Amino acid sequence: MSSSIARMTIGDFLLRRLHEAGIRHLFGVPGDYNLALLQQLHDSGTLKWIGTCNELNGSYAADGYARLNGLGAFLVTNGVGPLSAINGIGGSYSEHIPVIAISGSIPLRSLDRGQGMHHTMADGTFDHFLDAYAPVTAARTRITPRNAVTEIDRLIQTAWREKLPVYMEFPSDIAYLDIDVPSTPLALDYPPSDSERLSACVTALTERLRTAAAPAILVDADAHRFGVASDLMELAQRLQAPVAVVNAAKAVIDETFPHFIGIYAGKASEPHVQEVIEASDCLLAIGYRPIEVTTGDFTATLPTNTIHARGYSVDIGDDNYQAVTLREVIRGVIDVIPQAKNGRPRATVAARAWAQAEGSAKLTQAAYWQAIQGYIRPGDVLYVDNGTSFVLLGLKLPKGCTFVGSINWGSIGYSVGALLGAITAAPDRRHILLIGDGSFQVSAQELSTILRHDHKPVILLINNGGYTIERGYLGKSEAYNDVANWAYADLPKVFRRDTTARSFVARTVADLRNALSAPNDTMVFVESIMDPHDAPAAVTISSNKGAELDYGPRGPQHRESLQLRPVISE
Ligand SMILES: Cc1ncc(C[n+]2csc(CCOP(=O)(O)OP(=O)(O)O)c2C)c(N)n1
Ligand SMILES: [Mg+2]
Repeated sequence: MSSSIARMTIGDFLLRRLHEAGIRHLFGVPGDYNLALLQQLHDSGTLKWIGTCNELNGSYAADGYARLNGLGAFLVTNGVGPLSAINGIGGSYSEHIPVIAISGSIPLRSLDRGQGMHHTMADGTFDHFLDAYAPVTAARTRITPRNAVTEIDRLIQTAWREKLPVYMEFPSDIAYLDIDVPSTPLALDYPPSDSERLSACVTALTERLRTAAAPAILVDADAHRFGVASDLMELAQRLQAPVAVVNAAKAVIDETFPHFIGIYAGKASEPHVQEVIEASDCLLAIGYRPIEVTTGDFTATLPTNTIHARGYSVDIGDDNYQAVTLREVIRGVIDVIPQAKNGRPRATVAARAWAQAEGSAKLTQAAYWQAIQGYIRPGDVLYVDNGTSFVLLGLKLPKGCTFVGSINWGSIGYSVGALLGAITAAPDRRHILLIGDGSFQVSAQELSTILRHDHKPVILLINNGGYTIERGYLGKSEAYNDVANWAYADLPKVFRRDTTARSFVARTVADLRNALSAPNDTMVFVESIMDPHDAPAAVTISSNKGAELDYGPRGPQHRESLQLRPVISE
């Protein structure tokens, strides 16, 4: 139909497609190879440009944005940009986050003529960065005037369907070329299930769940990525069945939901959670991807007849169902399964009780986490970086909270960039970043972008002189685990001269309480000073075990005083 064809420049078409996919902001760093596209963005106003201090933070921001928005994108310049951002995209791949990575790349003219250009290896080849992105993306392409329409749509659709990042090279000399494009908007959709496979799968799953004495549901991060968390709660309600999450899926199931029982991590779980999951005669696991940090160091043992449901497949006993989409499977079961009677025993999750600390007492990790538990409100977005801040995983979250973390990939500094991205996507929610000094030093510059755009997060930074979580692996007091002692609380002023941010340095329990009573009408930045050897037992125990896995029996971890050990009296 000729009426459905429009004439448009390639650059404008790309921006239009991103907009149609629900993207409203583009993160990144300008460079000569992407400026033509940036000019189109500027002139058309299709998307809002959020420049970041570097490409790594830009990729983290796009990832954080995608977590709250469903899809995110960033734009960088050839070679230097994508290679800086690749760690962030590796994280998006590991965590199943759909991000469109766009690199303004060397002009097609140079490819045609074999001309050496800056930001390349100057070796006459041009595919290095496409190749570099192969292990961290679900699809890659170099856009040309011939393939622009199909390839732009293929990449956006692939990212969204697979919940994985994609990488696009956009040559600098094609942005202003006119091509024929469809005038119909891009519709993001899941491929419909094969109807026979779907109904067979729903029947088999319903039969197993209906006849089970103790059905249970175990949720990993994909339940969030594929948007089925509320469906799973409805299913649990139908079945009157308990639901646990792995720590990578913290808060995916509302922690106030009556059937929510807590985090399952093998022997590192609360005993009743371990019992319920491991003794279930029909465990439905959603997107389960066990690694050492999500399984209590491989102590998780799911029942052998566990049903594994993934984005597009379900494993039940001997049967493997392909071409079924997760949401259709869950909805299908909800539609036919009878409502179970109330009365199955369910456990309630109590917030952990700490001993009440004296206001004048020196701030400790125990007092800190007690205060944070009391500070969190319904609807908060909480970010956790690597380190002792992992304790947040053990706090009980009120209704409607979102957790943003990188549990599988675990790249320090991720959370600052992710905060910029996610607060851009959801500026009206309260965002609370929990981070250590070491992690913060990786990506601290992005605080300036957060201030520049008048965002009002709460940043709770633990200054304990370095990498305390690592001291539990090795190097209890060794200098390699120390970091420079920045004046963290002064940074809002450094990053924005006219800042209205409220900064606090907390050395005592009373200091912290005072800081946490500050209103949230501007950024609140709290630097809490703690001892380098003060670590929550859960963190040191896990680090000590990690050292055994990492270094083996011949490792140096057992040498006297080389490892921070748990203080049991905590
Ligand atoms: C990019 C990257 N580099 C190094 C590491 C190794 N690492 C994991 S946690 C950590 C230290 C975190 O220290 P900090 O943020 O101060 O937290 P603390 O335990 O002191 O509270 C390091 C260096 C990592 N995870 N990611
Ligand atoms: Mg630290």
